[in-house]
Amino acid sequence: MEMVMKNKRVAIIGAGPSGIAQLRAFESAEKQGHEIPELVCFEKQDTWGGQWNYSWRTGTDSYGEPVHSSMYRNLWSNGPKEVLEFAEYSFDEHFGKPISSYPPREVLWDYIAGRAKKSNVEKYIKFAHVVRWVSFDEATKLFTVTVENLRTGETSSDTYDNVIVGAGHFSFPNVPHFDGVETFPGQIMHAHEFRGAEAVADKDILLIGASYSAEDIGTQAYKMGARSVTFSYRSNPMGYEWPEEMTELPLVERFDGSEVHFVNGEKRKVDIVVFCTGYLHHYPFMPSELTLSSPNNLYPDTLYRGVVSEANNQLFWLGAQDQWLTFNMFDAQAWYVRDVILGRIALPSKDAQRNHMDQWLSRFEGLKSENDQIDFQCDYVEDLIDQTDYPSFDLKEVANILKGWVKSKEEDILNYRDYTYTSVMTGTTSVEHHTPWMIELDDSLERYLSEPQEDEARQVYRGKKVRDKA
Ligand code: FAD
Ligand code: NA7
Repeated sequence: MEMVMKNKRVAIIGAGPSGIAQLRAFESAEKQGHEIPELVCFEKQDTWGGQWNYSWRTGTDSYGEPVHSSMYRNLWSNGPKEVLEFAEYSFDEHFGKPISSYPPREVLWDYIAGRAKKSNVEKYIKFAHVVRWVSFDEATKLFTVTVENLRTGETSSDTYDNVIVGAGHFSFPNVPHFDGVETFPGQIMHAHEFRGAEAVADKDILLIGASYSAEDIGTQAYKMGARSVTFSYRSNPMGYEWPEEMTELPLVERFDGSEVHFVNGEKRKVDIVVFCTGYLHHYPFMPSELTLSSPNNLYPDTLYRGVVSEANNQLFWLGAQDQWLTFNMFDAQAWYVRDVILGRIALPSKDAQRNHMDQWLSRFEGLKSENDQIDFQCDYVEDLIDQTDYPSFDLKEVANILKGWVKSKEEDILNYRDYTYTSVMTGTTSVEHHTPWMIELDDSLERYLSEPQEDEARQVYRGKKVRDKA
């Protein structure tokens, strides 16, 4: 076994939470005395963290590559941190004190980086290296991975036994066409390019879409003083109890200059349009016979156990699902993939894999409610964890927290981030943040971890108009 592992080479694409999880999984096995393969992780950005590595840029980055992150400056976690916590690196361990349940982006980036630094995986990562192409040779059973060093412009190719794709799938915008949209004179963008809502103050904004991006950018726009926020849905409205400045209308029928017509006959003038219409699974470095083609859903077909490519069992995908769970799900997947590569888990026949996928797909297709979806993903993760030595945790309770989160948004969509939850990893109940989310305008790590006086906390306004909380 040891000789085999020594000679094996594994390429990991991306050093976001998924790619780091994979490196950490192998390192954990090595620490237990197991031989691990040679690992190379290619990350096209200058640092790790994937989506959490915020960039002010839109369009292309400093190397001329498509900007990866879709996060905006003032983004706060949209789910409680208790459902994403690593089972082997708690928030308590990282911050040394209880924090609130909905930290801002920089705080979560710090947490991801903290685990990565503690585990010493940086040595495997080649930053500013973009994977340009992956191919597979049936004769040698090896992948060739072609990479460009973005700092030098040098291209090189190497062979690998396994490729693990952790490139994310919320970076390539899905942008539908609407009649007359080219006549719209105001600012128009996809959520991928949205970088902050300060400029929306006193403006009328239209968000097309009815999922996380629309909900989150809409509430952020309201927080920053938008005059009106209009959502446009294709299938179903989100249905929250919005304040009077926020309205849900059915789908846009056409644009006529700054006037937007909706399919129910209503029309509205708006200043800014944001397409919150989701993302494409797009992997420009993958040939068609190896790539993953899927809508954004909880069980992309052709992935056995959600990770092993049906097309080629030496190829794996991490985090390819839509995500109720994130960091700990990527860990569960990474530990499983590691054990397949190390030979600790034997894959069944192709037919048995297909049967297994069909069973999960059939359950997936029968899901009726958000609570069903939550149970589905928690069961999926539990099933993976049962097969490896990733520390198990109470996924039933995580599902309860997620269901509580859904309910909290129904109760108070503008202020659900002020709710607190209890960690299943440590038993620690999170603290109320010193400043209610709706009036907190400083999203920095420093401000978040500070302990200001109550009066001072309420003066952090940067002179902007905000909607006060009762
Ligand atoms: P990513 O984070 O996307 O990382 C992929 C990495 O791969 C990137 O670093 C990228 O540069 C690299 N890469 C891509 N292509 C190549 C290539 N060809 N060569 C080399 N490197 C490459 N999750 C939560 O838990 N809570 C939240 O509040 C939350 N908010 C979100 C808000 C937005 C706007 C978005 C888009 C996502 C949000 N998510 C949230 C989900 C988020 O996707 C996950 O938290 C997590 O970042 C996914 O990790 P990943 O490693 O799979 O992918
Ligand atoms: P999602 O969750 O994939 O949602 C996409 C939304 O866009 C959804 O409401 C779709 O409506 C809508 N959509 C898609 N195509 C169209 C067209 N053609 N017209 C109108 N509406 C459309 O993407 P998000 O960006 O919200 O969230 C992705 C991640 O980013 C998530 O993990 C967050 O944490 C942040 P549908 O309901 O299918 O009719």
